[in-house]
Amino acid sequence: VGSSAAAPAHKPSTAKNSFDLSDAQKLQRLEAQKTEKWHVFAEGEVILKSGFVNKRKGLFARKRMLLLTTGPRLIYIDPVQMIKKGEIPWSAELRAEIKNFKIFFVHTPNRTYYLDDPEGYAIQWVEAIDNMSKLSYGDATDVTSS
Ligand code: 4IP
Repeated sequence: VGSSAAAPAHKPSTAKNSFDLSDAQKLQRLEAQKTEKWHVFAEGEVILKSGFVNKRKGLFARKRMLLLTTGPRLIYIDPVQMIKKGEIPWSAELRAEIKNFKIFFVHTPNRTYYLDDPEGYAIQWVEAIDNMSKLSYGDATDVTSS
C-alpha cells in the first residue's frame, strides 16, 4: 500500500475530546465493537453512544435503539424486529435541545424528533449530540486543540 515513503510523520495528537478519535483509536474501537449486538447497524462506524429511547411521531411513540456514531450519524433501530428504521439526517443545522431529564428534541431543518429516554439520561444525549456537532461542523468555543 506504501504511498508516500518512509517518514512516520510524528503527527501531534489532535484529539479534542473523547469523541474525536484518531484513526488508530477508531480501528481499535471497531475491532472491539464487532461482538456487540448493535454493531451491524453502525455501517462501519464507531458507536459513540447507544441507548433505548421512545421516538414520538403523531400520537404514538415507538421504542427504538438510538445509536450515535462517528460520521456523524444518528441511527434508530427497532429492537424487536432488529431492523434499522431510519436515521436522523445530520447537517450543520442539526440541534439538540433538552426539555427535562427524560425528554429531548433533535431539530433538523425538516423535522423535529421528539425523543424520550425512560432512564432519564436526556442530558447526556444532548451533550453527546452537541459535542459531535461541534467536532464536525465547528462553532466550538472550548474545542481548541493545542
Ligand atoms: C410511525 O407510526 C412510526 O412512528 C415511524 O417510526 C415513523 O417513521 C412514522 O412516521 C410513523 O407514522 P406508527 O408505527 O404508529 O405507524 P419508525 O420508523 O421508528 O417505526 P419515522 O422513521 O419517519 O419516524 P412517517 O411520517 O415517517 O411515516
